[in-house]
Amino acid sequence: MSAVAGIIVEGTGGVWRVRSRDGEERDAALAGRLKQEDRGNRKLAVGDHVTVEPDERGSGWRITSIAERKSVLARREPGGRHGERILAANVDAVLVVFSVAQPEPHVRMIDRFLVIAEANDLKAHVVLNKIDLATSPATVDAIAEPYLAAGYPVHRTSAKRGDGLEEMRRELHGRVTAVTGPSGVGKSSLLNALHPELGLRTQEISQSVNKGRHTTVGSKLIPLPGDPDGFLVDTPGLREVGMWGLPSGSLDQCFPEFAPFLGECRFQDCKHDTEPGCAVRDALAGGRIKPSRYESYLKLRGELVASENVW
Ligand SMILES: Nc1nc2c(ncn2[C@@H]2O[C@H](COP(=O)(O)OP(=O)(O)OP(=O)(O)O)[C@@H](O)[C@H]2O)c(=O)[nH]1
Ligand SMILES: [Mg+2]
Ligand SMILES: [Zn+2]
Repeated sequence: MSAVAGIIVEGTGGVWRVRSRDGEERDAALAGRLKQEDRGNRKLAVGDHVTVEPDERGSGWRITSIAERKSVLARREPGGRHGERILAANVDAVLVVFSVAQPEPHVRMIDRFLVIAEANDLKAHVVLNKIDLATSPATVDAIAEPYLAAGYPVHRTSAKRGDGLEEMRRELHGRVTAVTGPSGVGKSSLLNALHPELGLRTQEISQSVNKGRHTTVGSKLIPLPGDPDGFLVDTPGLREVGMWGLPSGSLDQCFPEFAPFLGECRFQDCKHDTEPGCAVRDALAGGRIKPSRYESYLKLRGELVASENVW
C-alpha cells in the first residue's frame, strides 16, 4: 500500500494520530530513520503535515515524512533555559474571544493574548461576544476601538442571538484556528452555535478544576464538521497566563501600532517608559497610540523584567 498524507491531530509519548482529508484517522509512530535524522531538535507537534506508510509487519503505521512548517505556536520557558515547548504547528490564526459583559472585558488579559499571538507571528483577531448584553452600540464601539486602532480585525458576535456567526464561519473555514480567551466569555457556546455537531461543554463550573485538568492534557486539533482543512486548536497551554519567556526588550514589537515609531526614539534601547525623546510616548500624547494599550505595554513589561530577574 502506498503512502497516505495527513495532519497530526493528537498525540504524545511517541504515538501520533494522523487524519487524512477523507476523515480517516490512523495511529502512527515516527519511522526509525526519521528519529535519527537531525531535524534541528524539532519535535513533532499537532498540526504537522506528514505522510504515513504501513510498517514492515503490515500491522500498523509509521510516519515517513514531515512537511516544512509554515508557523509554530510555541511557549518559551522563562529565562530561555529549557528551550521551547511547541503547542501546535501550522496555526493560521488566533481568535482572542472576550465578552462585552458577564464577565466584563479584562483589557490587560486581552492584550496578553494578543502579545502571545504576535510573539509567534500569528494573525490575531479579536472577537467581542455577548453583544446582546451591551446597553448600547456605543459601549461595544468603545471596547473595540483600541483594537481597531491597533489594526486587529474585531468581530462582534452573540452566540445567543446569532449575530456575527456567518462572519465567524467564514473566518474559520479551511483554516487551523486557535480559539482562546478567559473562562466564561462564550468560546464553547460560539463554536457550538457555528457547528452544533461539536457538542462542546459550556458553562464549566469551576475554573480551578479546569486549570488542574488543563496542565495534564496535551494539544489537540478538532476537525470542523464538513471542512476537511478546517480545525480548531484546543491547547491548554495557551490559556496559561504569563508571558512565555519573551525578552522584555522585544515586547514593543508585539504591539503592532507601535511599529511606525520604534526606530524613532532618541535612545536605541528606549524602553518607552521615562526616557526623554521617546517617539512611542509622543505618539501616545498625540492620540496615535491608545492609552489602554500603552498601559498594558508598561504592565506586561514590568512582569517580564521581574521574571527575568528571578532567572
Ligand atoms: N447572553 C449571552 N450569553 C452567552 C453568550 N455566549 C455564551 N453565553 C453564556 O456564557 C456562559 C459561558 O459560556 P461558555 O461557552 O461555557 O464559555 P467559555 O468561554 O467556553 O468558558 P470556558 O470553557 O470556561 O473557557 C454560558 O452560560 C453561556 O450560555 C452570548 O452571546 N450571550
Ligand atoms: Mg468552554
Ligand atoms: Zn521610546
